[in-house]
Amino acid sequence: MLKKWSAAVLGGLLVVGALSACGGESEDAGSGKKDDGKITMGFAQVGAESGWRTANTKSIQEAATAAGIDLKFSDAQQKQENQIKAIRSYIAQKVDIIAFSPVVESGWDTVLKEAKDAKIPVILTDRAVDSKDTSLYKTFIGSDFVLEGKKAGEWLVKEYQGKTDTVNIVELQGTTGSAPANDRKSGFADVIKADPKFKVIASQTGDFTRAKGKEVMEAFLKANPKIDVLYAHNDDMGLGAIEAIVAAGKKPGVDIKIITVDAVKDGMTALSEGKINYIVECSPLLGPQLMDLAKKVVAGETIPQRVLTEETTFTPEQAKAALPNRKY
Ligand code: GYE
Repeated sequence: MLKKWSAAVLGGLLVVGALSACGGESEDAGSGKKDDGKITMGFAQVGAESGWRTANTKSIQEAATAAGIDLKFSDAQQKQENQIKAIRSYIAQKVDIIAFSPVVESGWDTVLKEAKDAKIPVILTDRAVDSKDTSLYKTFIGSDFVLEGKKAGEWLVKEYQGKTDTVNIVELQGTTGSAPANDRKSGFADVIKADPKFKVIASQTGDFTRAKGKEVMEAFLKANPKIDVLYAHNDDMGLGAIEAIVAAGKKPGVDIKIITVDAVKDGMTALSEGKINYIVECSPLLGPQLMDLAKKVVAGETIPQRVLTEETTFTPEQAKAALPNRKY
């Protein structure tokens, strides 16, 4: 009976927004959201491409449980179209808040506008978007990737201080079009351009994965007889590249100096063994801060537009000291 009735007047019901009349258990008449007191968050993750990402996912899932937030989680396998689909499904499910780490910077305006029109607030975590309209999201929580690139460059400048020979650098970029790839590249370039002895002789994407890092480094080694330095935008690509360097009969950290970003356990281990020379930290532990901000947004409180993550850098000695307490 009820079904027949609701089908007949469905259009009208939607217009007056009284979906709760046939929705069963306690729903808020205005929004159609469940009124069980729990915040529901839809989180559209990038993928599982690196150790960093695995630690980031764990942090978000654990923090949601600890904060009593009902988390709907999706993995986009590094594809923007999958993230857009996930966000649209969260809008359709009328979640209280959407958070996501945009795989690339561009192309988000339409879907973010859809969320805004549905009155669902959005928090960006880890990676930024290049949307001009900043009212499309409440805040962006994550690292300063330009600064990370600069820190990598500054180490290099210090390491080669007083030397005049050309320093041939190869660069493994992160995912093409992603904020960390764009910014880590530009921050690094900005610092090393001050001294013409630094030459980036090859720069290509390794998509933030170990397998691609290895593959691209193999090609770099074949094409370039003299490589002095590898700058990899994350530990995983650096670790893949180390395999290629060893296979080519060279000593990583000695014949080719290596700088990476992230400081996950595997990277820190290689650093402590001297296979990597320097790591710029990028913290994946964004979960607790994200849940805290989500609660504030849902409660209608104002929050800062930008929340920065605190980070450091590591030498081999510092890695040795930090490793026993490293959580990821
Ligand atoms: O550095 C890399 C991961 O967006 C900061 O994504 C993140 C990056 C991180 O795949 O390992």
